[in-house]
Amino acid sequence: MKTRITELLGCEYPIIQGGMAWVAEHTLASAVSNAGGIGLIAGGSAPIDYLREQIHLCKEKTNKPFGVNIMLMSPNADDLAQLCIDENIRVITTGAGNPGKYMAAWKEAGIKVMPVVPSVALAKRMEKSGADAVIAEGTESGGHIGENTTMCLVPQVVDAVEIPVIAAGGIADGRGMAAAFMLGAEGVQIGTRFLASEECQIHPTFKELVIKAKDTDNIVTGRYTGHPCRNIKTKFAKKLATGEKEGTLSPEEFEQLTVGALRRAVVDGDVESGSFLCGAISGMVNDIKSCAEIVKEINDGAEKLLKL
Ligand code: TUI
Repeated sequence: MKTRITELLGCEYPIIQGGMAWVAEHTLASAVSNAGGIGLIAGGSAPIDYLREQIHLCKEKTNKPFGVNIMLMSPNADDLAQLCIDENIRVITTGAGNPGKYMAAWKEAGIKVMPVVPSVALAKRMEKSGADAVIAEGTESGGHIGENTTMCLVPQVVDAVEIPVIAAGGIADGRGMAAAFMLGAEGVQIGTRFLASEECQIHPTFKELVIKAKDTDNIVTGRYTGHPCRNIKTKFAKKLATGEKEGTLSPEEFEQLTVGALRRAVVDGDVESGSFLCGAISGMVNDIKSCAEIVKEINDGAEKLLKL
């Protein structure tokens, strides 16, 4: 499927991997890019030396374009913004903030910039400051989320901007991609489906939780901290949600319990104190496949439906 996104990024399929902190390292990113999509290395809050190494390893594993996701709340965001320029990264996606202050330097370096936006207002601001595309991310996504749904947000962003729009949140198969295209999107960003890929390096317990999850095994925690986060409904996530609801956990105590919780999920598979960030579509993800199979299946499925 050729769209303005495949043209912009020089990839075969308009499928972008989500920039999942702690999850999206070079093995996953290179596999998605080699599959014809755009793989991403997630900056998260990782040290710059680690990210430089991940970028170098990714370059060894693929000649295809790949990108870097910058989590703008990270204390290392400034350094990573510069590292992407120094390393000649071709594609940047951003999340959890407004990347306006970096835009001029990135454009000067010829980087394609695609900020994640949770609202029409931010999409318009991003277009004005020179974004090449925007990723309209619905609240179905895993991790840190906005309020609006993919179904409602995507067509409104499509109507509001001229640049191409990538849909994100709740998309894990050809039907989801076709639906996004019917709403006017020209690409999709996919996270949760890639959690259950052969190349994804997360702890086996995390993959197992994704595969076993039903439609109701998903919960949003931390709304009262200002950083709502969608997770798999583990005992730990339920404990956080109850503490929040019943007022037995202050926002400060909540923050304390969740410091390092993503690492505990991804690296240790710790269900007692880890946060397994995951999208609401996990109930539909039931097996582990290679990234090549996943990308091809989603693209071919969508293409078939859109030609009907
Ligand atoms: O960023 C994500 N998902 C994430 S980031 C993350 S790590 C984290 N840890 C602790 C607190 C926060 C994050 C885990 N998952 N998705 C993209 C996304 N961006 N979702 C929502 C936003 C967003 C929110 C507000 C983007 C821009 C924004 O702008 C506010 C403004 O400045 O106008």
